[in-house]
Amino acid sequence: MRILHTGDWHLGKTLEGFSRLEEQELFLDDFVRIAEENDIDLVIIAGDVYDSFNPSAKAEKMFYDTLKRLSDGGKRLTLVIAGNHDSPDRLVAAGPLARDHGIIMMGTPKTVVEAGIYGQHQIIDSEEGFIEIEINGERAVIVAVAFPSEKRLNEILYTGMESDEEKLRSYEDRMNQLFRNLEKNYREDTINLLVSHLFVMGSVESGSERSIQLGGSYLISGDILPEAAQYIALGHVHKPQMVPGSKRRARYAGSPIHYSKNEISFQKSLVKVDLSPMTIPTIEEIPLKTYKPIEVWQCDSLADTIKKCEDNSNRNCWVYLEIKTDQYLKENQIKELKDLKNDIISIRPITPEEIAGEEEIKTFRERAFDELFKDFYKNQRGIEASQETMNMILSLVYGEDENETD
Ligand SMILES: [Mn+2]
Repeated sequence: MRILHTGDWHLGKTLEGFSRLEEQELFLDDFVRIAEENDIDLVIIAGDVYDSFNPSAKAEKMFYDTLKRLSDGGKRLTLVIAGNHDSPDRLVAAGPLARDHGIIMMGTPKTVVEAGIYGQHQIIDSEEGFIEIEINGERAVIVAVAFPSEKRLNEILYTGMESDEEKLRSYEDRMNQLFRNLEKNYREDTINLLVSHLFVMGSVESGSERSIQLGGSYLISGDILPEAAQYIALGHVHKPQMVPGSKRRARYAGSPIHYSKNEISFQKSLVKVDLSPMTIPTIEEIPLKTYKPIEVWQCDSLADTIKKCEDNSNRNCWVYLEIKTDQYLKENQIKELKDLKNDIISIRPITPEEIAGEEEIKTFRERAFDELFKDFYKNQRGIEASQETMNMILSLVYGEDENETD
């Protein structure tokens, strides 16, 4: 069976108010083409199809058109689950109509998809949180857990008869229980998959996700993911990556488009997975085009900025301007820049005082914390903190930049 894993499309998402629909349309065209060219049997969209609970009519039309094209008259199956950005009800509203096109939609962990014919394939069996499908004679058991918010998770786990102690169990404990219940459906004669939209500890966020792990409560550890799942297709994190602690079986496909300037350093991609029962899957990352790059231009003066805007006036890109200057920009100067170059998202003048001040704050904070922590560690443990420990603590304090090695 050949699978194409994607997620976090966020149709309708803007860049600080600027529409990205054009780029999103280009991606959707490419996506359908890639599915066709690679002879994909099953498409998995791991949540966050839309950016909001109330997607625009345009965004919805784009999604439905894409599903229909993917289906190619029911030849290809597509499984869609809701992410934290999607309204479960709204996302699956078209489910019954989509069935003829081989489209399976799951809004919450409690969704039960009706068994029967879907396009040219079928769902053999289904219950809360899992389906068994047959595609061209091959069977797959898919544990599918649409975004498990605290409330939705409790709805599937609890009957109302639990003791207070049971109700107070951590989010991770409850997810662990859910996976232990659901993994019983995996068999040796089927392909075994898991699809969900959640945050696994240690994954590297890029900043355009809306945090779902409020106060750390929605975190799970990679080692509670079911052992018998051969491939685990996740959504939520926008940087494509292998999931820490998952023994290389779980991946975030990432969003297909750079949704913030913090993401521009990495390549967007899809994941193509080939597998049969009891085998280790063959995995290939399919790189995506950058349809309209987001760029940060650091300019040394206003004159330098004007020249850069002129030189790039024909290029299709989003621009954040940072201009070193010792005076505030006047309205006519800003207008001149915006007349020369389309799609300037913001203009940030950087004064000499600011440059000096930032340097000073940065040096002071990093040095001070670094040294304080080293002293603290030595005091507590009686040994020097290793470089690994230092890297980890610095990345926790200052963000992700220090540990982007994988
Ligand atoms: Mn997302």
